[in-house]
Amino acid sequence: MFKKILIANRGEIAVRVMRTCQEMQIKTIAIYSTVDSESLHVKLADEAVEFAASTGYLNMDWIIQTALDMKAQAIHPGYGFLAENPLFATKIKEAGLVFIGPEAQTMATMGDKAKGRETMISYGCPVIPGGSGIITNIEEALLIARTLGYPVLIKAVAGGGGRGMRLALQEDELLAGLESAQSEAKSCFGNPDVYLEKYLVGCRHVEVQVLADNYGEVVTLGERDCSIQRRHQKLIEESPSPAITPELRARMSQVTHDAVKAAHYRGAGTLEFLVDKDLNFYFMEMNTRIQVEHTVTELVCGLDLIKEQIRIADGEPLGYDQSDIRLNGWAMECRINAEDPVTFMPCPGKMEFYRPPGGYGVRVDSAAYSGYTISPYYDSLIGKLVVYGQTRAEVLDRMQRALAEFSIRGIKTTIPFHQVILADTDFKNGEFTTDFIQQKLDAKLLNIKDSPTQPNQVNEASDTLLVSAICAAIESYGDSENERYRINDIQSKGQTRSLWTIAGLIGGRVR
Ligand code: MV4
Repeated sequence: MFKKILIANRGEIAVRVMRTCQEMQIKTIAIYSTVDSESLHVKLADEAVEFAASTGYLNMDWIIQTALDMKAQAIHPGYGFLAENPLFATKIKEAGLVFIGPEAQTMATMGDKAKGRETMISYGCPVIPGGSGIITNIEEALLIARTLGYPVLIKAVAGGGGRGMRLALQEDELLAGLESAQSEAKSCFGNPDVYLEKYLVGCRHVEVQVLADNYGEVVTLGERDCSIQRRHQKLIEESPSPAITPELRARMSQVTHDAVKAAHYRGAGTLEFLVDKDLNFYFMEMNTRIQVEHTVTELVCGLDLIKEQIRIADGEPLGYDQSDIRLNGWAMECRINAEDPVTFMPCPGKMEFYRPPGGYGVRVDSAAYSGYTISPYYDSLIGKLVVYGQTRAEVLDRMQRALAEFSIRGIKTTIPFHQVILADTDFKNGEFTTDFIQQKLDAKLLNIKDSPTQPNQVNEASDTLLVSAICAAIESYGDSENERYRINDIQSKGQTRSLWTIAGLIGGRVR
C-alpha cells in the first residue's frame, strides 16, 4: 500500500481524502496557496507545502515535482481542478507516480461529450436523442434539429456545468444559439465544438455510482437523485431517488455495469442520466472523478469510496462483487454554501462562529471552523450536511433538525434556503424535476428570509449561565483594549442576549 499521498486539492474534499488516508496509515501532503494557509486541510495534513502566488492548484508540473521531492507515491486529485485532466494523469504516470483515478485515455474520451455519447451508444446504453458529431455549418444543424424536433439543446463537447449550452425553442433561435454556444465554449474550454440534442423537459437528474478494479470486477452502488439544482449548481442530493422503482434501478445498474466493463474503466465513476416522467432513462455524461455528493452513496452502501479509490489505484482487487452490495436506508445531502440564500451571490468572509450539528445519523464533511475566513478566490462550499435514516420520512425530519442546529455566524449561508425547500410539500412528497427550484422561484413559492443568522436554538436560561463563563474565558485570553471593551459591553447587555449572538461578537476567540 502507498505510504504517502499528495492531495492536489483544498478545502472540504482535501480534508475528506486525508481522513481516509489517516485511517489507512497513509501519510498525507497538503499543498496550499497563501490565502489558504489557515485552512483545515493544511492543519490536518502530515506535511504541507505552500506554493508561490504565481502557481496554483492547477500547476501540474509543480504539483508533480512536489510529490517527487516529498517522496509521495500517489496523487489524489479530489474533484474540480485537475481531477478530470488527462494530461495531468499522463504526466503523473510518466513521473513514475500513481494518479488515483482512471486511465488518461478514458478521461479524454469521456471528457468529450460527443465521444462519450458515441461510446455509450456502442455499448448499448440509451442516450438522449441527438445528432452524432460536431456541427460544422448551419445547414447541417437545421437538418439535425428538424429531425429531432424542437426544442433542441446545443451542447459543447468540452462542456460542463451548463457552460457552452444553449436552448433553441424554434428554428429562428438556432443560428444565434449556435454562435453563442461556440464562442462561449471557445472562451471557457478553448474548444468551440458543439453538437445537438433533443431538449428533454420535466426530467430528473439521476446518476449511478460505480467502482471498477484493474481485474474487470465492476459494482454499481445505486443511484443519486440530483434534480434539486439551480443554474447547474447542485444543492440537495439523495440516495435512493424517490422516483426510481426497483425494476428501473436494476436496468440502470445493468446498463452502467455493462458500459463500464466494456470500457475497461478503473476506479470510481458516475454515469449521469436524465429520467423522464414515463421512467425512460437516457445517458447524459460520465464523470471520471469522485463527486461532491459521493457521501450519500457511502451512507446507503456502507463503503468508504475514497478508500476504495485508493485500494484500486494501488492495484488491489475489489474483493467483493455485485451480490455483496446491499443498499440500506436513505441518505440526503444539503450543500451549505457561503451564499446569500435569496440572491445566491457568493458571500465570502470571516465565519465568526461555526458549530455543526451532530447526533444520530448526521455527518458533516467540511473544512470550516470558528474564525475561518471563506476566501472569494475559490468555490463557496462551507461544507456538506449529510443525514442518514431508515426511510425518506425519517431523513426529512432529521435534516430539518440538523439544519436548525447548524449555527454559522458572520457570513450568509444557504441554510435558510434549504429549510424552505425541506418544508415544501412537493419536495416532501418526492415530486420534483430539474426545473423545481427555478419554477418555484419564478412563481414566488419559496419565501426565503434574508437572514444572516438563524433562530437561536439555545434557551435563554442556559445562555445566561454560559455568558459569564465565556466572558471569563475571553478575560484570560483577551489582550487588546478593544477586546476588554467588548467584554464589558457583553457583560452589561449580555444577560438579555442569546449565547450565540455573543459568541458571534467575540469571534473565533473561544474554541
Ligand atoms: C440536458 C437536459 C435536457 N435535455 N440535455 C445540464 C448540465 C449538463 N450536465 C447537461 N444538463 C442537461 N442536459 C438535454 N438534451 C437537461 C439538463 C439539465 C438541466 C437543464 C436545465 C435546468 C437544470 C438542469 C439540471 C440538470 C440537467
